[in-house]
Amino acid sequence: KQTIYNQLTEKKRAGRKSFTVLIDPDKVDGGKIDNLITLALDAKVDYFFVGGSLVISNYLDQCIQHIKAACDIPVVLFPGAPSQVSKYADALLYLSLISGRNPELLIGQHVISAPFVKQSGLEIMPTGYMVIDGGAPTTVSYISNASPIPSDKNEIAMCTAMAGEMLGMKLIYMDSGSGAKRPVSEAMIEKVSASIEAPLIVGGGITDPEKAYLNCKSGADVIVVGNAIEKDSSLIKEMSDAVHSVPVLV
Ligand code: 1GP
Repeated sequence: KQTIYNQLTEKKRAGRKSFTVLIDPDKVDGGKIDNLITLALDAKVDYFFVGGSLVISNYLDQCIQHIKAACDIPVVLFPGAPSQVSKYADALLYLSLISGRNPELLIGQHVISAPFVKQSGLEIMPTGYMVIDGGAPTTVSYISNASPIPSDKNEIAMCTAMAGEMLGMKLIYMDSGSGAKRPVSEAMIEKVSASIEAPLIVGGGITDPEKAYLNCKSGADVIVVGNAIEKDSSLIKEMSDAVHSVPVLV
């Protein structure tokens, strides 16, 4: 079976972009999730990410099982904490917060959870997670107890991503935080993507298809949208179409 990571690197080589819907398990109940799945299938969404900085309900396993039973869109965990690891998903973004200097989120929590993460049988994708300042405090910037990278410091972002990749991280995720006022700039995406080989995931505060498209043109390989779709689910198709319309490399 092809791993999700292999699929991502093959797509990157071919210049094919992916669209991901972020599902917050707190915000979807039975009916809502079915509707989301129907729209996602129609829009040819590539992945679901499930998780968040704060997951309050106890609905994570059930939410993932529900998605897996209803469709074959891969489910990738995007955990805010080790408690958000579910064996029902397909893969795990094994996040290390390389933009911050909080040792707990760089390595501490990983040490504590290593045995059960390994036992989960999930595909583990080591991910250099970079929080970029989103214009106002976001949940991730508060909870992580670490400063985000200032939004105009493209060189800091570039060097952080390069260091993460040389440390062995297989994916880089630039996130301005859920609901960010200011999404990651195209200039920063360009700078970072030109300096790494790893597939680049970009999310946080993306609210329109044009921005999703421009991010991909600037070098993002995977676009993640949560909030905007929670507010208006018809955006799924527009966003997905925009991402998939980026011309492939020849
Ligand atoms: C946040 O990248 C994700 O971690 C998505 O952010 O909810 O603002 O789309 P939004």
